Amino acid sequence: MVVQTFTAKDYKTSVHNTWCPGCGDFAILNSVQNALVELQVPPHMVAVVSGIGCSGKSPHYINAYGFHTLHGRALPSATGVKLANPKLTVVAVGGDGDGFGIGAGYFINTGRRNVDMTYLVFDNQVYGLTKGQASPTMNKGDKAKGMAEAAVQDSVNPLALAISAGYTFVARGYALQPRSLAQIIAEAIRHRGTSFVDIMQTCPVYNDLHDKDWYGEKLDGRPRLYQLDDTDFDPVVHDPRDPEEIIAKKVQAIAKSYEWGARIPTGILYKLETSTYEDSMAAGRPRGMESVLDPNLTDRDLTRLIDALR
Ligand SMILES: Cc1ncc(C[n+]2csc(CCOP(=O)(O)OP(=O)(O)O)c2C)c(N)n1
Repeated sequence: MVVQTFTAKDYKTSVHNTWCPGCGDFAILNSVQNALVELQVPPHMVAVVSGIGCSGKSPHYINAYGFHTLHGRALPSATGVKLANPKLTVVAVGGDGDGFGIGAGYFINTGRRNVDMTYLVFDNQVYGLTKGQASPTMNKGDKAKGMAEAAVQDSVNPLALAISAGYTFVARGYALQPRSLAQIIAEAIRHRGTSFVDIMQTCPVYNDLHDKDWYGEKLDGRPRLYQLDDTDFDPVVHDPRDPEEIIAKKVQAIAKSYEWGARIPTGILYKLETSTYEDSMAAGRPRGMESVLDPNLTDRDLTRLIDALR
């Protein structure tokens, strides 16, 4: 038997990349590709679905199925992809503006479903593509260089939001720690259920507040960023049938997610193995979709089906 080994090259495309030089998105893209190498998922079994933004261009740069959807719509589109073909490894990607601004309703309701897919947010605290306005993760009172005045609204904490919404795997990564980020992404994809990784991303053009020097700073001799893996923090719910343990682990994770300043934890904050949306659906897919999945269907059958749905 020939064992096929996929390398990072197999997940790359030759599409011209328009990200700015030094953008943290490059490191995240590499980490996604390295995670796929670790998991050895064939490119034709992966679908990357994005919203709109700089980070939304990622599907063009990953050799897999790709869908560059509308602003804020990565998650409902990814949900549709996964339910239409549950065998695919589905990864939704996009920016913090895309996910927590215009897409906030989808962000919450995706957590409630627990479809088996992964959501990666490239979180640079600004609307990069539209030239640096404050996104929902920019702290009130902060003013990055693309902003005319300081942010007047409170920020949201995406990790706390995700844990409350029901995501069953919640983690934080950092773009410029690509090795540990690739590990976190691989774990997120391996997780059965909806996994969410908020990835702190540097935007050298518009975010001069939280740049690589800030993230890399040492305060009182201790690095700002530290890995939860190096501590005795245990994010796992060991008995998924015990509601008290679930609540205790959620409370613990939410408290940890508010650690943002002199010390910022990275790694997995919360993990629960439980039934997915697919498990709850009798046939594993919405009613009416069965015929689309019939492997004997020809292109002509599909065209007729699509015409009938118009
Ligand atoms: C419906 C709609 N509203 C507004 C826009 C304009 N728009 C394009 S990208 C973007 C924000 C992008 O910011 P973010 O999601 O944080 O991604 P980044 O560019 O920082 O990766 C906005 C507001 C749009 N394309 N569609």
